[in-house]
Amino acid sequence: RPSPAAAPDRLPFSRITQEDLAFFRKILPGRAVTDPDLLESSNVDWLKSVKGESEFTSFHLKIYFLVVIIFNSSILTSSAGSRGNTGLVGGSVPVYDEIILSTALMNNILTFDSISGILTCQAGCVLENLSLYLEDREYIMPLDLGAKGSCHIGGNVATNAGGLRLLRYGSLRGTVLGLEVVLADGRVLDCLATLRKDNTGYDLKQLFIGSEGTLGVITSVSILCPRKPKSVNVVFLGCETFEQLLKTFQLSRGMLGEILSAFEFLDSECMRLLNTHLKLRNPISDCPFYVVIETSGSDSTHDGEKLHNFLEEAMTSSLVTDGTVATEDSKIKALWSMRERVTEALTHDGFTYKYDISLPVERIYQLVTDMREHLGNRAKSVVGYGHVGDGNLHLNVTSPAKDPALLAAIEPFVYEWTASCNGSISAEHGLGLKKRNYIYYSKPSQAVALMGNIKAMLDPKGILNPYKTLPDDLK
Ligand code: FAD
Ligand code: 2HG
Ligand code: ZN
Repeated sequence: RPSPAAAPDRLPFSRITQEDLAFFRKILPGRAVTDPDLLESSNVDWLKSVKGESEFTSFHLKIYFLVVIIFNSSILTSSAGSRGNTGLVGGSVPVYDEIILSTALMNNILTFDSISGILTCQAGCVLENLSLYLEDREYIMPLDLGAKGSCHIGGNVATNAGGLRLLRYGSLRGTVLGLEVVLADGRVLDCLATLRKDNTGYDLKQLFIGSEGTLGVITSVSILCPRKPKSVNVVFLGCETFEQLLKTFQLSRGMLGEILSAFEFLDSECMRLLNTHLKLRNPISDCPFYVVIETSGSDSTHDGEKLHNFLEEAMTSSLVTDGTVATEDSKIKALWSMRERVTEALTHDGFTYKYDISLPVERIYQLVTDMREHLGNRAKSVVGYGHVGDGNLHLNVTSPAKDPALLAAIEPFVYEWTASCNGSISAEHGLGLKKRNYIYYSKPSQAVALMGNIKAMLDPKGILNPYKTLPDDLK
């Protein structure tokens, strides 16, 4: 097996020449971008941790077809400019000189059925814009995440993003009803169904959900959207121990039942970073653990009563030590930002090593504790936060600068720990460039080999997002 840290060698793809560029510019004026400043933002990932050398971004699928058919160059679907490119595993930036295909101009909403709640739109729609469009029509998107102002729905589907609402509305594997995908040979696969049920043969769209641009370019998406809840409450609570936090989770499931829409957590180290780097003030007294609980329902009196009873029980049984409730929009947003902005706070703390781990929920914080002990004073900060309701921990370790010795202390320790609990080394961010060679910690060799067969069938020349998702030993 290859060394996980080794940089992949450049594969023998053609290189784009000045003549090629002149040709593209002639047939599609303004859609072939070679401006180094624009390319700079597409060559570097959101975390500023990996950098490619692409000299060419295209805003037009026609260029994609030409590249595929004529040039046998390699293609990466991502975005130029300020939107998209929020992926956290180095999957959305080139490794060498891959051509970057941007979907940013494919940003039209195609249809919305206000009876079924089914939306169809192009892949370059920004998630927040879709949410605003739906809210005006009394609907919401089934997913929400901190990067909503930048990420594209195509990127969300390509990474099978989880986010803050998965507990309530499930994963994109359930809510995405159809996709239109351009295949590696230029064929357009029209599986843009708008049906909730369709068992005619294999469900091909599932192959592209979470495939990180390695099997096809998603151009349109149809997605089932829930009704906008009439009553939303958010509470921010403090717990003394993680055990109490888990008991609070259990209690919330029992007492809030169908109105529970999110159960998220952050530890006191996250709170310290929010205070220090973003000047966000803790809305309650200092505690080792904080919880964000959201309820979404259709009757504010009913929801309020349920929430009141739950909070009373949580307080009297000493599961939570302090808390605050929000019902109005601005306070709801302020409480949510304590959870949503941890990722941003971390970027100000130093170079960040990110781990996105699925575990049996009762084990998730043990990994943070063990990692702290294992690293001693070698790390600047070791923080834990994430989606308790989904058994998904975000373990982040920072250091003043990139630190190969620290990385060697974290990996493979973190992956071995995860595998020993039958966890997943990537719960929701994907494998991209950074995690692909660790796939064997979560998948058996037969499964990885089958993935290789699927890749070879759909992309025999390996031109789609090369060096990503699949491990080097499959190439
Ligand atoms: P990009 O970063 O541009 O691309 C991501 C991958 O998808 C790349 O491999 C790219 O090649 C591929 N891709 C993009 N578009 C297409 C397309 N049209 N067809 C085929 N392939 C394509 N993730 C979560 O799961 N849950 C979270 O809660 C969450 N929160 C985040 C918060 C912040 C602040 C940030 C920065 C990131 C967060 N992420 C989260 C990670 C990230 O996966 C998501 O932000 C998002 O899904 C990526 O969308 P994007 O448009 O930016 O995709
Ligand atoms: C979140 O849940 C995102 O906030 C980002 O998935 C997690 O930055 C991270 O590690
Ligand atoms: Zn997350």
